[in-house]
Amino acid sequence: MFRKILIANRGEIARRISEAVRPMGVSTVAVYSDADEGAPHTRAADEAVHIGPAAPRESYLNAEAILAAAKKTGAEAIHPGYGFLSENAAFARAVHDAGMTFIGPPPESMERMKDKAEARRLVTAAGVPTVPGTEGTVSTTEEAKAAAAQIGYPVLVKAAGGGGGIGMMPARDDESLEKALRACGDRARSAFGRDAVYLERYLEAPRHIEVQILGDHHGNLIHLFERECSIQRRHQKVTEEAPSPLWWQGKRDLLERIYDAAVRAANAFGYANAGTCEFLVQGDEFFFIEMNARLQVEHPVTELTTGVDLIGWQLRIAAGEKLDLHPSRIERRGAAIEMRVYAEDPIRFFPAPGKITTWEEPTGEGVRVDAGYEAGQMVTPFYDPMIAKLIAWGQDRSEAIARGLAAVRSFKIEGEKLKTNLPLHERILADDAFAAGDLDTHFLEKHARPSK
Ligand code: MV4
Repeated sequence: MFRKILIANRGEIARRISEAVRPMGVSTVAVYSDADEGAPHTRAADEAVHIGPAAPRESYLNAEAILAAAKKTGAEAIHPGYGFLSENAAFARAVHDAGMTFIGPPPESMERMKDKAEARRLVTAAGVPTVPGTEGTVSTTEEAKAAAAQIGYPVLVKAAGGGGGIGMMPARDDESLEKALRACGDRARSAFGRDAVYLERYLEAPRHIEVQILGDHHGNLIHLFERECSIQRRHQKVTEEAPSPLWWQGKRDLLERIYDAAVRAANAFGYANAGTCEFLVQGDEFFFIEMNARLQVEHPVTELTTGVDLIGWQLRIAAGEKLDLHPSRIERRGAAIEMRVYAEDPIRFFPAPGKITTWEEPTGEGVRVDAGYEAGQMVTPFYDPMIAKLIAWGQDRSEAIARGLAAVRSFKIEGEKLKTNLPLHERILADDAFAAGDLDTHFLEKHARPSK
């Protein structure tokens, strides 16, 4: 096992990684920008190194500064957390080239899943269902129209270099397809430097279900069941849970088929370490959309319902240990729901950063708070607006909801200018459609609306 690792991240995830690896006897190095001097994540680590100005490009995305900090402190491995450099294959290579270990998947498998059109081709060949669409990218309007006629409208134009919903445009007919091709291509070129696009049938109201994967470097690869992440707004997840309500609704055969597809997809990418396969589910049909090469924000709901320490396994796997967890020995227990607390207006959703004056976390049976902030700190516009994750566990889904609701109501965050979406969480957890598990990606357009 590593003696010392550097955590190339900030906020709740950096803090959480330090706390998760301490019992393993691993010491940690935090990094911080000008904006994060004295932040909780720097105090959670054994050492902290300043890496640059507040702007991410000059600090948390600055590979050279991070590698220099790792060398200077004698770290043997680097954990990237999520976001920032976590899915950057070139950074992973640079870590290995500098004689350290990147705590994540092999760079080659990160590259294989980066091009979404290629990833589709690869998993389809492995027998994994994907949304009906083009095989590879389309290069002319004529080609796109012919493909759309085959697929059937509505279609979705997606950027091959995209992912996470960036650069997607729906089209309902040939005319809107021309517009979508242009808009999506332009956006993709400026965001990813590549205008290649592909088409898929547009699923109008799918559920978003993802499967947690763990694989080692000895050919063992398992799934750790699903998380339901349908409740989101503009591709920003709001509430995630495990199991999916489909599990309680008796759709276990469907879920088993999704796990099987996820394992097959991950194997096709030559995956190792922790990763996630994303699926869209509509009725009894499911389709792979992409694989994420990182530990996800919402991993705690998997940890709380399986008892598996995902960060611990990420380190053991990166250190070359064998994954001796067999899925048949992993039992799911209860239900867990994660509420992402954002510094934003709870009704109009725009960012509302500011200084935190009061911060009182809820406590109680089955309640966990992963936070990167505390009273006295500034939430700045430089970074992600997520300031905490509130996770509630119960014996069953209704107990998790009840505990979650009580916890949301007792979480006190006040500030100068700062607002949070805690009122939105209260509305979601108290909503009848949520209680019924009746979810899809348009949930927030239809439910949990403010009363006036
Ligand atoms: C789709 C889709 C409907 N049809 N693909 C958005 C994120 C990216 N990973 C894929 N996304 C979608 N792909 C087809 N063919 C709808 C979405 C989508 C979505 C997916 C998951 C979670 C939230 C979403 C919100 C809007 C759209």
